[in-house]
Amino acid sequence: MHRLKRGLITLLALAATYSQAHETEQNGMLIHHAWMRQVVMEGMNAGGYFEIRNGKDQDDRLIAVKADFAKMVELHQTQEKDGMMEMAPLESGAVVPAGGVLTFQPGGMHVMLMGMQRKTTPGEHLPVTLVFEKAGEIQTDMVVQPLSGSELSHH
Ligand SMILES: [Cu+2]
Repeated sequence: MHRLKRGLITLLALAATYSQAHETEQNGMLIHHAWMRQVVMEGMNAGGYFEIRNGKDQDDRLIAVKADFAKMVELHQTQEKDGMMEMAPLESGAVVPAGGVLTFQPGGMHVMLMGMQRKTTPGEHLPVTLVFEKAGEIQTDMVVQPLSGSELSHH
């Protein structure tokens, strides 16, 4: 017991120093490691990413993301077409299967934050609201990651 407790404390300390490892749990949904790319100039677009775990016994659907620091927010899917990478809007959102995980990541599904109204600094937390069909609105923070190497640092 004693040893177990010490192990837990070490883990918690590690989690605290590792700023990306944050999560929000609400209405049976766990939103893990939400992050976005750094924006070096106002007006730019930025990708936003996260992992969503559905702890419920029924499917849910992410239908929108709201962010008041962007002019417009869309859910996108990156896909290859004739050897070119293209982005297409996810018209009907993205399903989070019952007991399963939905991952938004570079090169795949992502949140497109269009027309950023401000620059951002790596490490900064920006509040966003995820809108689900069943779980409703859940607020979390996206942590800004530097532009270079952000794909590599994603886990
Ligand atoms: Cu996009």
